[in-house]
Amino acid sequence: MRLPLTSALGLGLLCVQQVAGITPPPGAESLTACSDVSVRKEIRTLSSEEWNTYKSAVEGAKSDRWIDWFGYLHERVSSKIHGNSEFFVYHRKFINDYEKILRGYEPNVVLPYWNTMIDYQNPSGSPVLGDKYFGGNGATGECVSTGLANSWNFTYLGNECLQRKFGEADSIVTWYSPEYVTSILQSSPTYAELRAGIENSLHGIVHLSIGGDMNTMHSPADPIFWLHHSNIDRVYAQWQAVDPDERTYMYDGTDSTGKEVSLNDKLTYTSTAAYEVMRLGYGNMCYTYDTIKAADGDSKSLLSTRQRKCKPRPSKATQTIQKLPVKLLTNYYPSFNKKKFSPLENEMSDITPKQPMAAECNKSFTPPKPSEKLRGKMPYPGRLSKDYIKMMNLNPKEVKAAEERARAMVDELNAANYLSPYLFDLDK
Ligand SMILES: [Cu+2]
Repeated sequence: MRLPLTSALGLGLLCVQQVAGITPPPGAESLTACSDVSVRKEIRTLSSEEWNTYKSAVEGAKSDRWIDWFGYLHERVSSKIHGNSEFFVYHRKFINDYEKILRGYEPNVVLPYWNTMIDYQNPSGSPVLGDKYFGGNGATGECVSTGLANSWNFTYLGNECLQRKFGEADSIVTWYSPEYVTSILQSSPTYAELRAGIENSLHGIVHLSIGGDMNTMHSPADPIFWLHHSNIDRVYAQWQAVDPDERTYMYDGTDSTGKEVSLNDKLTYTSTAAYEVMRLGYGNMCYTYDTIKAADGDSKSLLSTRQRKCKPRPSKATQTIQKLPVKLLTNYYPSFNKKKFSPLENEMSDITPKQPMAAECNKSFTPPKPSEKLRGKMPYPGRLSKDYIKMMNLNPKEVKAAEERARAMVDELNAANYLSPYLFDLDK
């Protein structure tokens, strides 16, 4: 039930839950609102000070072998938390735990995310895989020798170096586009459908194609893991925020044993129930994302003026998509088709690999034009390998369904002569 705003204001804080229209399931009523909610941002929008803070925290955690520990833990639970409904909720807690450990080194640190979608055309060319941030492909012996993870070694892994192995000629296959994730956000009415649409596509291809340690069960050893999963968690959080009433505590599908999941299920090897991690801004989940303006029931934006200025905005291409043939819209963009344009269901942001947000976000940008030559030539995303599907306990039929849907979407966009704003002439 929604209370009229005036009565909610009159009753003050007590009404926060009713205002948001969320009825917490048994147990969740006792979760209290966080007094301090941090805002996770896209890595390229961090100020240099924020990036240095993050880097210093990660280096501290690395030298105390916390990173080894998280890699080890992930390997132990891997078969239970992938390929089923535990995927989103487990990883939400996992990256939140990591952020807490980082705060032991830098009390103000906030985990950023990497919007991997905007880099889909040419992931290895992303600045995120450059010297300034996480470094690129492994060199001799596949050891990473640039960026934040330069020369990392793991005692847990028998003193081996951190490895990455891109494909041929240092390049990485095409990833999943903002167009794809927008489509999944708009056409997944259940938790299980969203999970299948994201884990079997966007999630898997980034792990597999960066290769090396990212393509193992101890992938948290690579610092990219955390930003990739922060992005996955953001997609889940945005999907929840579209309809907080219905979706905050929506939990369906099955667990690793094939049993229907329930909100009271404990996350694997923890004493935390699934419902405890589902509502951002409550309990131990004291964060939100820059793309979700405010937490439940909070009418004022949580973003500072600077953050508001730096916030990614909808790309002009969104308007192009809205004008595409009705059949395409009905199949892939049902919300646009119903004239619903919530930014929460729109991943078509105005940041592109050619225009990462400036560190200080105080300049006005003229977005570079995508290559006209690539109109109607959107590439297919890469496929997951049989080995990866097996290692991660994924359902091959589900993977195939996600991949075929993504390809059919690309075919239809190309048939409509659509130009993706994230495609550039790579020779220039
Ligand atoms: Cu995982």
